[in-house]
Amino acid sequence: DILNNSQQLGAEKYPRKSEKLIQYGTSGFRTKAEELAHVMYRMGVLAAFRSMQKNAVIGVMITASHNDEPDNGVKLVDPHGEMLEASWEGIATKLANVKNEELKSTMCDILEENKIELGKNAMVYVGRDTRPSSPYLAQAVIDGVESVQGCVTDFGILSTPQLHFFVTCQNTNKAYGEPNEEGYFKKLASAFKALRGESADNGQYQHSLTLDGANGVGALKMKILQEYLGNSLEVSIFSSGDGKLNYQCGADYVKVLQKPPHSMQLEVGQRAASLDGDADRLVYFYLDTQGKFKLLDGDKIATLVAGYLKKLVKESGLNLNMGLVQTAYANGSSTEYINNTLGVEVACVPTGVKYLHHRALDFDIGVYFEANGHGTVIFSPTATDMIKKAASDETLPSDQVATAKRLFLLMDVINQTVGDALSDLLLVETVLHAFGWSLAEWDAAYTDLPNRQMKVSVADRNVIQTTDAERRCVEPPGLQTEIDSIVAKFNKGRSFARPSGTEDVVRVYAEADTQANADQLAHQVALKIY
Ligand code: 16G
Ligand code: ZN
Repeated sequence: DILNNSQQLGAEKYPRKSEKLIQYGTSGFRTKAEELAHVMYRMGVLAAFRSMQKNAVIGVMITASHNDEPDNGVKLVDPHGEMLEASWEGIATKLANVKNEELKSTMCDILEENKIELGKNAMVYVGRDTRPSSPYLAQAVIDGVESVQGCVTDFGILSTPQLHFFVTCQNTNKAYGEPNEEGYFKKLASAFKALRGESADNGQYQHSLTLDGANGVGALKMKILQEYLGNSLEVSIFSSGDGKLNYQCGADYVKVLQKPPHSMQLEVGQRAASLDGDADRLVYFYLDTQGKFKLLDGDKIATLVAGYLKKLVKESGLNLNMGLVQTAYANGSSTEYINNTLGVEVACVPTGVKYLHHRALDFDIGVYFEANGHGTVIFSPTATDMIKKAASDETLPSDQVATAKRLFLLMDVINQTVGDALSDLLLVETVLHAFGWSLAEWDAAYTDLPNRQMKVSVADRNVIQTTDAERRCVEPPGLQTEIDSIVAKFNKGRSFARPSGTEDVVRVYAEADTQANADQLAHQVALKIY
């Protein structure tokens, strides 16, 4: 029968070769590419099962994002474009780790426990990043889907957010857009151009941008997007695929090392941005008048966007509540600015897109960003409705209608399914254009507290357990008291330690009044972890 054949194909073509345990983490499975073939095959099977269960298209993305080129990874995208439901993460981990000869019985158990009828239609969308290992691994996924008689649409090279977008479009009967690349680019670009209006420049804002494509899919897709944008935005692309993926470039490199990509020569004031390896993260940067490198990270993007949306909501006269979701990594200055100056509600959740996205759903307009540059804005069905109505309500004053129209167009520029670097870039450019701002003017809103991140290698990262959105440790006993007493010695000090969800390390974050103090604080806390 089907399961026999699937087990046989799996064992022969994509056998599990080592006993090493692999876990479905915050961004799916991620490790060295050569250890992943059997995992990919099995995730193809699982995606088909999930599709049968939900009677909807499921996405499978093959990428290791900002990791080095030899790594790869896989994650599943659920029907509404969201991350795979938590209870299925355990199922995925189980299926990925069973012995070859137990594959069939495990598949059987999954079908039974989840009341899935084998033979129902299954539809899986597959996308992959530009890594050399990705085509082979994508084939393994496809073979897995087809082994249980599921149908595959192989989109080839895609950014992660494009795949989320396609899955959402298909499962909403195209209410969200057309589930293909043309539909995606057209939606974003036409809204962007309409928002821009007659003049591409405004005040201190000029419509030329320097972009670091991380030598990945983002660079390829930006070239296509440019055709749709025409001359509304001029983008010169660096790290466009001539070098190694994420090597000395990309959003993670720029954020962590706080310097421009290696190959980029910046002039004072020049507006530049970096994408990561699968184009779901974005950061901006520039050199100030002293030639000093200045980073505008996810926190800065969140505050810029929230500030603009708040202004539009007020001017439109619509009664919509707004919230901003951050993680413990958000710079203390940003949180203070959102609370005290923007007057927007702030929520803090654990690291990982699924937590941020979920919390953002609680607001009419939910803005969420991780400091690393991943984030988006989501509008509730009610908000969407109200904005749409107001945009064509002839009984309202004309300036309110005009503002509602802008909000309506902004919703189209934004990929609400997940953080999307290309969509976020168009959003940031739109806000800067509307304010007539250079990066220095954007940056002036607040000054980041100096901060430091460190990784600590430990035998077992899970001995550290946290609470309060990862801001406090509950295990091992006594650790938090020690951290508290160290932090108390530093002016504006704040620090936390959390086990990484993607690497076998504990991460330490610290901020304080000066860089030297932030370094010291991180160092002292790290010493307590060893
Ligand atoms: C994953 C997460 C990202 C998070 C990062 C933290 C998703 C899709 N991605 O890449 O949001 O910032 O992990 O990594 O959720 P860490 O746990 O190793 O610090
Ligand atoms: Zn990424």
